[in-house]
Amino acid sequence: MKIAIACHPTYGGSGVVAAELGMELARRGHEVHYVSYEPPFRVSRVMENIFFHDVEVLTYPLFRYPSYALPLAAKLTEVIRAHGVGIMHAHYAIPHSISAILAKQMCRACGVRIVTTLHGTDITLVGNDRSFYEITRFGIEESDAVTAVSEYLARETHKQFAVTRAISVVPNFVDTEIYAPERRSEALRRRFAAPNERLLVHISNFRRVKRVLDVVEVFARIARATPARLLMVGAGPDLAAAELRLAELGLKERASFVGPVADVAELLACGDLFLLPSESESFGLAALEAMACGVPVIGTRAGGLPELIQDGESGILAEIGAVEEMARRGLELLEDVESHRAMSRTARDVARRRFPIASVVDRYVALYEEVSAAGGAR
Ligand code: GMT
Repeated sequence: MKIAIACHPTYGGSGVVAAELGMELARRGHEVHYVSYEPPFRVSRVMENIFFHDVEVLTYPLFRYPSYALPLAAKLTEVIRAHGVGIMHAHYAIPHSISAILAKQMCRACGVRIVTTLHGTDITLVGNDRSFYEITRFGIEESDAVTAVSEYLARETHKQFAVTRAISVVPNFVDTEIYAPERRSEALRRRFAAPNERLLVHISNFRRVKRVLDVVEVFARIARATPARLLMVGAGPDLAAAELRLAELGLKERASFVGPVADVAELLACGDLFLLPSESESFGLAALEAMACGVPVIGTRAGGLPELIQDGESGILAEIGAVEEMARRGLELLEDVESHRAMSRTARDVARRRFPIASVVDRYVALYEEVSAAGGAR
């Protein structure tokens, strides 16, 4: 099959899913065309069957707000025509599904089909803002197939957008060969923590929804009781506030900020606990990657996280903002070697059994085949 993927290439879960999915499709012999303003950060550009098409945005004094959605639609149309693309896979409703709908209209005779994957904030934050509500709804209604990354997100989409169409749940996935406890390197770990110190890890794009200050508060409470260090991976609006709070608490020297790192498997595998105290999380891909590395996650009972983590078995769940409870239970786990080992094993087992890359990508391929058959796509 020939598949065009439109996604946000920046640091974030939807870009990771688009990148990992495209690379797995390419390994299986499908032709994958990324269409974006830069390659998704995890995509290896030298892989066979992977192509990248740059969307250029014209700035012109008359345009106070230059449009990205229109040149993206134009570029998708070019790619469909030049390469005989049969499927456009839009990751994140805005603006990708809308550009895909335009591209489909511009080359009606091509029979190209649209699969839109909803990732989370495209529904829960951006899509339900008044300025984007109707266009998001249109993108959902007009796609040939729509998937959501969790039951929670599918439910929210039906509820918030009053759409009746079918939304298939295709969860996030992980390559458990790459995300594995064996990736732990003592040499790398020593850069962030001494052997007697516990290493707490957080990865995100440091947006408000991630509650990065709760990460700091949980860490501070644990670090008061036991020697501990914090490893912060990623960058974003709340990074400076996190650094400031650590400095106020006298803990700045105990935290490392390494910025956005594409290959996080080794960093995750060095951790003793992964913190994801988000206010909303449609799935929590970073948590899944930590679990695959055998690192227990402390998360919130928010969004799709309870579909991933069973409290007390494969991780710890607390209410949003319950930093005392998160710290107390995190500390108990760190101090009980047997429980920590058991939770680490269960977490890895859940990742391998329920979210393996091969079977989740099979589901996307089956969906592509289904919509192609329904529309006679190439
Ligand atoms: O985590 C983020 O904020 C990035 C965001 C994105 O769209 O890039 O991630 C969303 O999509 C991921 C992949 O499907 C999910 O695992 C994340 O849970 C989801 N983030 C939120 O819902 C906040």
